[in-house]
Amino acid sequence: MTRRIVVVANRLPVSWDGKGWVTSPGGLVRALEPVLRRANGSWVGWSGNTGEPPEPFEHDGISQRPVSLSEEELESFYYGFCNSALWPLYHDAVVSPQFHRHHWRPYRRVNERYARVAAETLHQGDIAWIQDYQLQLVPGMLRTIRSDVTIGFYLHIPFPPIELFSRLPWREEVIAGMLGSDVLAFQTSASVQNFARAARKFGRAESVGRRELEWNGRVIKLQRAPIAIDTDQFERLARSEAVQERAAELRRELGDVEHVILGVDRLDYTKGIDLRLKSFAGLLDQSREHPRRFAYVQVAVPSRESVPAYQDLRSEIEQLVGHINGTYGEAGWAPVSYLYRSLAIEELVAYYVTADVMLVTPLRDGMNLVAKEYVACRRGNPGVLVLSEFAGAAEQLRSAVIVNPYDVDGVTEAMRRATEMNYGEARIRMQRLRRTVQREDVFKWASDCLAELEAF
Ligand code: ADQ
Repeated sequence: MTRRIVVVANRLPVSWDGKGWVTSPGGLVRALEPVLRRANGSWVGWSGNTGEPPEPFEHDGISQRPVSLSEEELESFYYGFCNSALWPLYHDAVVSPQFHRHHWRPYRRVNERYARVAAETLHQGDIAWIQDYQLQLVPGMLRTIRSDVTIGFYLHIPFPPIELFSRLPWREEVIAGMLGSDVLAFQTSASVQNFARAARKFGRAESVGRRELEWNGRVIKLQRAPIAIDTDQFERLARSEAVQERAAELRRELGDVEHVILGVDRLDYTKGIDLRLKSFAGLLDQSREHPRRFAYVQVAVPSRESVPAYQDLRSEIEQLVGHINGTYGEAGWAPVSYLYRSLAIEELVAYYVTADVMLVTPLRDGMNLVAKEYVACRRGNPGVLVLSEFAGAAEQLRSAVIVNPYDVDGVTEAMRRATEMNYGEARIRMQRLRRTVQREDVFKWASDCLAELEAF
């Protein structure tokens, strides 16, 4: 019999749109929702509104258990500790992490609250499946209240090398929190190794087998489980008549250029959007005598808009787009189309279907689902994926054109290679990528994770 699963995540998978609850977009939700529906699960998380939390309710077959966050906690816990300290630290410190004691204390307090709501929701023998860097202390806290449940933790972002992690003033407490789990899962082997090293050094855990640690008399399993997508859903949408028509229309709107190049990201400094734009400028520069050969579409989803580093990035990107269009555009035609908004999934898929070259060039990324979504949408007409070696996805999608995103000229060169690649090579590469994305979809990811947890 499948055991009941309680997911504990920063956000509920739904938000209130003024009239009712609607499913939220984003990698994590898209990945976990189908799994929970199958397992008769509950979800513990914040509703998205500060103030009194709503009563528990059900949405789309999943029971929802809201956790409250005050306005002040949103600032200090979420924007402060999670997104100005942990997020940059875990992504190679591409911007300087901000460590503040007045952010750390709310982090601990809010983690305690999630642990308490989870403890009230769980029945004996259930599986608590805690998600991501916002809740790293929850496994340890939950274990002290409910030692009768199985506790899993999944980190969606990279676990950094020890040289970086050591900077965290509260490193011992974070490691102890995570070690409260029975199973700790990560996107890549590199993250597993980084964590094991940090756990030995800062938690005095001992390695007792391949991917097993012993700590406080318990054995903790470490797992590599690369997250994935609902591949069938993307394939089906990509084949649909409406999407095919929209894709043809987009191509016309983009001026029927030879090569449509696409980038789709949350607007985040880890995604390398600015460097990528510079690389595209390099490509335009090389082909000045053939204007209108390339159109680059950058879709950026607004994100963490109240964090200063994100505001700076947004204006930097807008300036770059203006500069490129001013330099290489013509009256009535601009080489870069920049959309700063979230798209409906059908529209997103139409862009994937239109794009001859997909640029996924993060400076560091836990996995990157966009790369997998693009591959899932490319049936029949191959297209080329240019992928950063620093995305977790690069461990699996080896037939992509792999690049170092910091190497602006190297990425220009990869774009040129991608646009000139002969059909045969593109097809073989895409077939290999598609096999991986079809074989290792989100349902396999979930069943791999749950199999480890159910074995406890
Ligand atoms: P993210 O950093 O958000 O996720 P990613 O994995 O690319 O990054 O997921 C983004 C999701 O948002 C994708 O499913 C994509 O389709 C969607 N999306 C992007 N742009 C959109 C747009 N304009 N409109 C609508 N939807 C859009 C974090 C980690 C990743 C990890 C995931 C899942 O940073 O490394 O892969 O969690 O674990």
